Amino acid sequence: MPDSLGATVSFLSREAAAQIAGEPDVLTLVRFGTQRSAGEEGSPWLDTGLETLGETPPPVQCWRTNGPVQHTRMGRLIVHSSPGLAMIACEIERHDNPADAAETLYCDLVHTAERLGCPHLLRIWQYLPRINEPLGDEDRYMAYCAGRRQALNSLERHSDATLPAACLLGDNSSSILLYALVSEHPGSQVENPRQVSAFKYPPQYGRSSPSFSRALAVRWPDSHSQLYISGTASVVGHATRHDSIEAQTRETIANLESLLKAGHAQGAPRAETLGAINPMKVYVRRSGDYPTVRRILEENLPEEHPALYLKADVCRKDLLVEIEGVVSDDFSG
Ligand code: 3EB
Repeated sequence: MPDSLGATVSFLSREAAAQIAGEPDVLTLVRFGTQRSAGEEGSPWLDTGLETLGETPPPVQCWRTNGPVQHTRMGRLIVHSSPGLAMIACEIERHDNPADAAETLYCDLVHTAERLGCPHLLRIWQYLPRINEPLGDEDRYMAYCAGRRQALNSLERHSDATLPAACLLGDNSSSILLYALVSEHPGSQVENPRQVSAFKYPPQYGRSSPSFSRALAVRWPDSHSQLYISGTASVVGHATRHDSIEAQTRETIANLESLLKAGHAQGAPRAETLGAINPMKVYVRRSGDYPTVRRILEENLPEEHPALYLKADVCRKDLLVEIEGVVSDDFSG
């Protein structure tokens, strides 16, 4: 199987994205502000269903590789695959318990990734309806974490050291959506010195700790490298910090800067400031906080920095904002 040269990611206007949608090296086009759909056979489009804040129509997140890409269906999964690299998407429309849904999703994902020759989970995006709603003596987020943990424990070869970078946000859709970037190449785990590793959180945040790495550093065969940054919020140690949106946003920035530094020490691109995270996604719980979050971020970003603001619920009720993105260095050939 020929080596994949890896993935590139950027935001495009809706028109520009529509124009390149038929090109063979387009892995996935991720759309926002439309109705949720994991996509269909023969098409690169994926619709997150997340509501956007700010500019309309929102940009499309475009993932490319060195192709050629096939867009197929494998059971309930939509698979965008090129040799050595794939984006796998799945929507679960009917679910009573997020624990069962998560377990099914992760088992299907891992098995399909292995069949594609891409056993390494690099980055996973997850959108779970009513994430903060109580369920028994826990909440729906905690139940999802338990199902995810259950699946990964049952699958050999998966350990805390190989967990993907991830984000998991809530909204009011009726279906769960998961999409994941998987590869024949492993990434290397990067943890944040300011934070307890999520997979080591104490049980007060749920009976099973959340299965993700703070970031994953990947070096592709053409030697370009990337850092996939998980959803990062105002968590220091394992505790939520601050009540105000201003302070939470500033703490999140401090966490991101600390993670960038840790990543560079482990082979990720040199990145000292927030502007290295390009493209960036910002999830805001309360629409009214959007101008404040944006103002504070813009104080710390170059002008016209590619950032997409989305309305979503963060997994803990007291968290108001979460930021994720990708750092890439230039192709060095
Ligand atoms: C945190 O630091 C914030 O459960 O997959 C961020 C990214 C968060 C991913 C997940 C949760 C997840 O704990 C929440």
